[in-house]
Amino acid sequence: MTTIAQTALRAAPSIEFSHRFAAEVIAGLSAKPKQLPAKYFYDLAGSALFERITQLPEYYPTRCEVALLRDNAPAIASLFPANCALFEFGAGSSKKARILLGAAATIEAYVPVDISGDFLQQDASQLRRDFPHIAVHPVVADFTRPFAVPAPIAGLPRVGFFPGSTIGNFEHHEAVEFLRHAGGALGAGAVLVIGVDLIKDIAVMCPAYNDAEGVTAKFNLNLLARINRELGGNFDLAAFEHHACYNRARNRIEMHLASVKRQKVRVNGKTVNFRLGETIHTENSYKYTIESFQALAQGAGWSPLNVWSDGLFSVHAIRRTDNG
Ligand code: AVJ
Repeated sequence: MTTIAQTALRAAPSIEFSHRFAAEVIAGLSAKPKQLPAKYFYDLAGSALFERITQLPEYYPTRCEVALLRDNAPAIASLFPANCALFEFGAGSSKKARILLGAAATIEAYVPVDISGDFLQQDASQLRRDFPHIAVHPVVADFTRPFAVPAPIAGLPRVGFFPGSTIGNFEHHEAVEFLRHAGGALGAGAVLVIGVDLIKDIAVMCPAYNDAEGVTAKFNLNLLARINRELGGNFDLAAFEHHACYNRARNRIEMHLASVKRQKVRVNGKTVNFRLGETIHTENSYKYTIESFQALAQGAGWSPLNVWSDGLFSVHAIRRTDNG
């Protein structure tokens, strides 16, 4: 398989995608307590809202990570093999990858893998203009599942990039599963550069998910708007409110949508009942210490090479140690 959907800038969701989305939404809304998968936040509107989140004064992770990548780009790049392909998992916009593409002369190809084709295709053309010596091969796929590698880069040694503390959205067992899967996709001896948000003062973590402008609330509610758009739902967005809080026992920020009244909602031909105050759990954002992340990675077949941190956020370089 070479590049997918290169022609369509905003392709309609595929049948397989819609079926999967519908099945996961119905399953989540039938569960007790109700929940929805966080990976569905990122349609075009959600990706744009997330971009706004990254610019909020309260949302420190992006600013911290970008500064860490900039300040340490030469040291990070020195770990990359000659003529390598940089695989980014869950690419979204390639702002962070650009730092590595600009600093590592050994990168021959860039493979952003993302479930949302919209941003990916727009970005690929701009990247080709800005880095004419780098082959850009976007892959529209759920990066937590096996995906086909574009034929032209099949023979190149691979480096992985997983910024944004997206690993924080996974349960610990899913994070281990992802790291094993990434190890399989990248190959023996591969390096992975991964951003991980750190456990810190609640007074810093909570406002990052409860911004004064209400952008995070819009981002959370957009999941319901997306269900309305793509699955013929009739959620009344004014009848749900955004809640975000830190769960100390589990070291995670939780986001929920709480029903402000008793109500019935129709989704894909199915009726879902809400009690007053009943919540849909929409996201977990797990926080780690440098050591707790290294231990998790070690359990998934990776060993620590280096870590850069400002005390709030951490960027780890790890190397695959086992045979997959
Ligand atoms: C980039 C997915 C890790 O959990 O901080 C931002 C997503 N959710 N505000 C995070 C998010 C609410 C973000 N991740």
